[in-house]
Amino acid sequence: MGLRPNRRRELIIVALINIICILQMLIWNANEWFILGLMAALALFNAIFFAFYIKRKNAEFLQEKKQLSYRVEQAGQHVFEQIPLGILLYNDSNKVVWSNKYIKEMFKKDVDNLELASLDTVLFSLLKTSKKSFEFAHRDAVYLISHKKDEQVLYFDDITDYARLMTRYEDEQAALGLIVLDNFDEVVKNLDEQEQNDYRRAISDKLTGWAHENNVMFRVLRDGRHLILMNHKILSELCGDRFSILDDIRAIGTDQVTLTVSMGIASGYRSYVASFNRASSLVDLALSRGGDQIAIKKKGVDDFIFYGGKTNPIATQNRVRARVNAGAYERLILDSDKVIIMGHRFPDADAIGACVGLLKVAMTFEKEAYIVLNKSELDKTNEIFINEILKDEQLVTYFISSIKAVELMTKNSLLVIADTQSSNLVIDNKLLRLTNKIAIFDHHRRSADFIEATLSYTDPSVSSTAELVVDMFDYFSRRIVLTAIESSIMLSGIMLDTRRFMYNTSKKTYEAAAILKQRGADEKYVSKLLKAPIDHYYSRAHLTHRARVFADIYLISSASDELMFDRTEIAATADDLLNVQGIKATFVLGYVGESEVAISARSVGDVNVQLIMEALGGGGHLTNAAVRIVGTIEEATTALEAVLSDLEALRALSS
Ligand SMILES: [Mn+2]
Repeated sequence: MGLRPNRRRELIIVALINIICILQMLIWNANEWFILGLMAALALFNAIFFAFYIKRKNAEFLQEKKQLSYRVEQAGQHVFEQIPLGILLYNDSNKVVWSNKYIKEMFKKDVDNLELASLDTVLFSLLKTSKKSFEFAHRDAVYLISHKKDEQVLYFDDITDYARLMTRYEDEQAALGLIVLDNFDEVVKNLDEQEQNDYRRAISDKLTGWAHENNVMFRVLRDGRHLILMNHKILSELCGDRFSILDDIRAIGTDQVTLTVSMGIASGYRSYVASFNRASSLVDLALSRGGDQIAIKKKGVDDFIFYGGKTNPIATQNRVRARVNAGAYERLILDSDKVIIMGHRFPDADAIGACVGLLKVAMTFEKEAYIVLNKSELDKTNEIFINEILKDEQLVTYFISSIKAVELMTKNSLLVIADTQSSNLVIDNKLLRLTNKIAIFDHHRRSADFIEATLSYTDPSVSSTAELVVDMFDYFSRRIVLTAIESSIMLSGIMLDTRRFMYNTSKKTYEAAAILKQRGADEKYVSKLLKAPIDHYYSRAHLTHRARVFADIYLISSASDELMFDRTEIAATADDLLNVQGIKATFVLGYVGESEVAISARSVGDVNVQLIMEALGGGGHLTNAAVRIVGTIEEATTALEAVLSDLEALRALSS
């Protein structure tokens, strides 16, 4: 900063005075006293001058600084009022203490001194969630609010354009799907050519009409599948309608001819190739759950969404699958160093029966093979069954604990899973990580946590896994030899899961039973295996006694709080209660652990209990499903009743 001109003049004059005085002293040659006096006078003059000079300069500087900060403050005020950002300050009692013009315009009133709660209840509740930033919709706009808790200040940033763009981007994401006709050829194979064509055309017309109405692109692929393409917005609308097209297709058929379709739809994937592959595996998932349903997966969302599944899976009559899968199992056995077989936790007669059958196949091909069983983890009813089996001196040597199995397992071992395909239900899921070679044999519908396997032979139309295994016996390259006890164990599996041939049986079920009978299965031994302890009957009596009718067609039995049950007791009671006249589904609830409630659900077929149990976090079949809930029986009963009430409301709406 330079000096002002008049200030510079003052300094020049002072300098000249000094120079003149010194020159005078040199020229005059005056006496010492005079020179000393003059020097003192000059020094005094200089001192006084500079003192004044500095003081004045400071004063001026202060004045300038004051002016500057005033101007900055003015500019700041202007900025606070004019910037396109809302600023709101509040105090300890949640009252607005200051806000800028933007806020006042946004709320269309002076908000100062208002309580935040009365300003906007939604905003107030969002503030209490203690998020640092969140979106807030007000009138037609969307704001991103940054909350500085310590400073008690809120910044409102208008992101309406961005939010609109985001919604539009999501709406316009592609959703790609595949539609297949479930078992069409099987269903129509006894009809004449003309009728077959009529049905084919009727389904095609329905689907084309549906696609056209909903703005869905629709093309028939060469392999009999149909490709559909739509944007995400349309998919959401179809979900809102709960895909009534499934009902329309089913309406084409008659009592003898059940026509259904399944779909897999993938949305939000980066490439169409990825969407197509995903849709393809979703169709498989829909089919493995019994068909007549839609499986949807959105990229980035963990859960699958299912619609439909109202019909019982139709038994596939062709035996191609049994042959193909037997061949694949044989190859896998031959390629492995040993075979380790594992059922679900708390194994029942079907799980053990299937394991024994699969063990015999591995042994026939001269492989070292074992069945995993943890004797500490059995329930009372199955304990009798398993202890009976372990009395067999030969069989007992093939049962090993899961700890032993971990030791024996190598990367080259084949792990076989029977009677479940859920990673959470197997006896020990550590084993799943020890090998890449996994084969699954199961008759349950696929759950979302299904195990990825090299070979997966699952068919929800088969009565039991034991039946599924027996059905493969004919197709191995060597003859499978069973002892009478082994045949009896497998037969008891079929008998347990069909409730002694009362439910889920097909022609093949009796064929499998006949094969086992031929190999020496003994009814007396089977009934000994399926015997239950007296406690079992007491428990069932208690649960039966507490059953009450809900919404005319359901029976719900909630056990007393102080009793503890086996899962089998709860399941068996749910089975029993189905025999009550006019009842379409039964639900039995009881404690199976410390604050752990099990619900067993059974249906005669008109109600899909799988969907009901899935709504509570469980799974299973259309006619046979279950869930375990952490909480009290009262809470579980309330949750169940809420699901049933929703279902009834939906049914009332659609009828
Ligand atoms: Mn089973």
